[in-house]
Amino acid sequence: MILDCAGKPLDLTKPQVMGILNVTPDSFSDGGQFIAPEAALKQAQKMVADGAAIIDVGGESTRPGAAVVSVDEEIARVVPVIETIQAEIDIPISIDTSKPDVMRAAVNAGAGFINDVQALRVDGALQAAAELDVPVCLMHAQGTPENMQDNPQYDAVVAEVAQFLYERVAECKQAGIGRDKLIVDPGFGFGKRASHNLRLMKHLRELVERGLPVLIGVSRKSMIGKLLNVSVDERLAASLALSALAVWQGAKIIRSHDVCETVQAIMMCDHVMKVEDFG
Ligand code: PT1
Repeated sequence: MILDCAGKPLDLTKPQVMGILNVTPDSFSDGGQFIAPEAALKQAQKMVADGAAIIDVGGESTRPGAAVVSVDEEIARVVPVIETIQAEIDIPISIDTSKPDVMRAAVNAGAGFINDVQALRVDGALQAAAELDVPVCLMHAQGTPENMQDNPQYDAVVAEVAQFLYERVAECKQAGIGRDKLIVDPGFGFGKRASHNLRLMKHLRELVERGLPVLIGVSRKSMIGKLLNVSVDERLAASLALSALAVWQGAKIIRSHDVCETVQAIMMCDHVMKVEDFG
């Protein structure tokens, strides 16, 4: 399946990497070093050279405890970056936002994909996404980034996350967004304890089997820090292991800070998955 992202193709016939381009001053692992559009362009070009299939531009941090950003501030951060890079690179640009006005401004500036950690639950977001007519990633989160790690609770995390996502898929259909434009994401680290994240990874295939392409983001997340007691810049190997487990179970897009290494890891998975059994 090849998705049309506002004129740029995203080939989902094989696993792909979504490179992270943060344009936040408080970003949890890049320290916000990519705010200037020229610096963002260089970073984007490096990610393209490293094999990224799409670049995810985010102007509001969604890591646990992150502060809320105003609509105007978020637009001021992301629009100059999207305008600068969209003309220079051939791969699609994703806008990581939950705000309908930011979705509109970003797509007008050249973004061709909406990545929403609130799965279009913010007032007006469903309608904005339907109007903009670009592919959308619907992500599961329990709570908001400010409070989501306070006391996450589930009876059966895998079933509940899948049920939530497919309820959002049904809402999208009602709003005029076809299934052929949707991707789903269990939202690792978003209102989940380490055990919840591990269970979601162990059973990711159940979500894949529901049919829509699955995107996951585990890159450098605190679940790794908690389980292995490593700092944020020591989490690459574990991030790659989790990415490989996800691709092995059928995930199609891996959101990562470390594009070169993640591309190699998932290409290796793809080779194993596709090799003939005999001969
Ligand atoms: C994600 C994701 C995202 N993650 C999608 N978009 C972030 N579709 C931003 C931690 O526990 O997984 N999928 N956009 C980043 N969010 C977090 C969450 C970063 C938790 C860090 C943590 O360290």
